[in-house]
Amino acid sequence: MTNAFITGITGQDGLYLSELLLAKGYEVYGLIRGQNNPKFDLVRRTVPDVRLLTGDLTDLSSLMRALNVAQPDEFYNLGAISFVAYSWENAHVTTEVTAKGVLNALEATRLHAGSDVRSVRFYQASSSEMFGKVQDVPQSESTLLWPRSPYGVAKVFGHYMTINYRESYGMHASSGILFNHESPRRGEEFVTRKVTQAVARISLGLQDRLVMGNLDARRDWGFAGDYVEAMWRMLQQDEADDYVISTGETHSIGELLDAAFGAVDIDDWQRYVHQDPAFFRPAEVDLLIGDASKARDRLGWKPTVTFGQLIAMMVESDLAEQKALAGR
Ligand code: NDP
Ligand code: GDR
Repeated sequence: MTNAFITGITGQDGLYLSELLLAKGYEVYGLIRGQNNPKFDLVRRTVPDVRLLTGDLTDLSSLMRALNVAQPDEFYNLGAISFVAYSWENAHVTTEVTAKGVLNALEATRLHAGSDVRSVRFYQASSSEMFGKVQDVPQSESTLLWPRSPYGVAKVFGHYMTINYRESYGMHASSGILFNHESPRRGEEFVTRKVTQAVARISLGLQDRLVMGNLDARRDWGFAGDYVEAMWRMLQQDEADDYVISTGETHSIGELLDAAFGAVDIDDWQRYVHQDPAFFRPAEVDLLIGDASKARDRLGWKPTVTFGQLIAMMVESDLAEQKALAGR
């Protein structure tokens, strides 16, 4: 039996990764924070076989205690404050969790593993936000990092700390530089889900305005279910390494609106969409498009869901959810 330990179990990726690992026969342990986490029931319902352990990335001793129980062969560090817009107003707490939390996770793993440091394989959830003001198009593992938000800066710290633990202690520590990935489980604060939920409500006559920020930014959006498969593949390699995971296709927020409204046959979406400076960011990441050829060649990984399929899947799921909520 292989044991896995996941931080960020209540998040989008934590749920998909748990499903993947349980289906492979893993014993899965998840770290859950807070004395009454509102997502506890969601995890219980979605992945009842996951064993939940309380703890917090900012509390090293809680991680040590959890590792003692879980005895993991693989540690997936997905926990983070992950909303970029929030990170400007909450830069310190973002640094504590998204940056220093990675150091705690690595150090807890090193101390737990003792003399057999490679006995626990470690995955760090790095991000395309690290490319920020992009220095190459498309972005690959060798592209210079130029983060544009406190979140991006925190991820750069976690990324290099992961490489440093690999180089200093010989740990099997890999970093996945994942581009945006979405699903019906995406948090409602992120742009894809905000749009697909609003489109569902507008098509059902439950809402008539959608207030947005910058419509020109471009992202490389993939499906979260595909991306957690890449995380697992990284930890099955003999040697740890860093990999870009992306689709290689980029779309603007305007194109996202086209696709989402198109899924409910609304062509003139401009009459519903308004812009508010409150949703613009102090510094924007204008263009993300990834080159995942290393992952394709070495991991045999490729995305299976297209942008159009992804947005249609999310709109369909939001339509079903909004109908159920409205009692239709
Ligand atoms: P979510 O925002 O959905 O989930 C974040 C998770 O982190 C939640 O389970 C949250 O738990 C947990 N968390 C927050 N603070 C702490 C803390 N102090 N201690 C322990 N856990 C904490 O993120 P995703 O699932 O989308 O992303 C997973 C990871 O991948 C994150 O690190 C994110 O930054 C990174 N990433 C995501 C990408 C994407 O497009 N989705 C792309 C690239 C990287 P709680 O419920 O308690 O708040
Ligand atoms: P991002 O995702 O910042 O790329 O980070 P998000 O969906 O929040 O924003 C994408 C782009 O959309 C623009 N935008 C808006 N964004 C939001 N949230 N709400 C709006 O109303 C809106 N209008 C326009 C943004 O300006 C931005 O350009 C995500 C997170 O999952 C990170 O944790 C992860 O590391 C990166 O993806 C890769």
